[in-house]
Amino acid sequence: MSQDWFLEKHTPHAGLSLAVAARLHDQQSAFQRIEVLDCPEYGRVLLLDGCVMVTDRDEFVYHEMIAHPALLLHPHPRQVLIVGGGDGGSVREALRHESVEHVDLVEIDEAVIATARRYFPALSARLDDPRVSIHCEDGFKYLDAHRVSYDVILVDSTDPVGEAAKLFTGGFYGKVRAGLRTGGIAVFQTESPFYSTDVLATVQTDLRSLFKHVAPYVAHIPTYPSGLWSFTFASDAVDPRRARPRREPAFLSELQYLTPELVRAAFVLPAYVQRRIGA
Ligand code: AG3
Repeated sequence: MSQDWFLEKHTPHAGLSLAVAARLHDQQSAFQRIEVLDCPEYGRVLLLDGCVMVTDRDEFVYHEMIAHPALLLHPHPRQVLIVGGGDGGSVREALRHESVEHVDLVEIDEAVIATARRYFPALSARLDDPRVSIHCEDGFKYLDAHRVSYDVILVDSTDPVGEAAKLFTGGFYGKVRAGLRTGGIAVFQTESPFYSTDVLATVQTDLRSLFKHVAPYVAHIPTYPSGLWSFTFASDAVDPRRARPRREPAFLSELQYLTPELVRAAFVLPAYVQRRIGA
């Protein structure tokens, strides 16, 4: 029998290819196609509309890096909002911080949560933590309807197509800002600096009109387009290029990517990225 291969095209002419040992799940939800593959190199792989969201082997990079820079640089984060992130990885990382009293997870597609619970137990286990409330609704509408305010907001979205496109607009960033308490920090996943430089540049411009400190940072995520990924940090109170984590919690020794030095180093960008975003 010939080998089954999965291909995600990152551009019309390049992509990521993974050998597939088994196709475990394939479903069309109300919002997207949800698939789970078992791959010899990366373990279980969650796909949404054919795009790799998480793999067992490299999800730690994305989740540590979306959560900890903001949570370590905030002096005392108590209330956290995660928009998207139905797989539970960002929740797991946020709950490592003792000061965090409550996490609201706002995921539009309950089928993503159900799939994560079934196929990715290590990723989704903390969704059942008593400090977590799950809201299956549109993040945009949630921020309009709820007058709760947060110390840290993490936007753990898919690519800016379909439902997630509105999470990459000035209108959404304004709602995020309004949802932050004084001293608050927001972090957005902002795509590949190599392939999606325009997205990254536009996000910087839009956020700079709303927040005093806006800074992208990068991490190496092997299964994402180009392997280099960006996040953007936005705050009126904390400049991540100058601040240093005030705490070194014991859990840092359990992390596999982030170190206190790396919180700072991740904000140092390659020259081509700096030039394109006008840093
Ligand atoms: N969210 C960002 C995934 C984007 C990957 N893009 C792609 N493969 N084209 C991941 C959600 C993890 N909680």
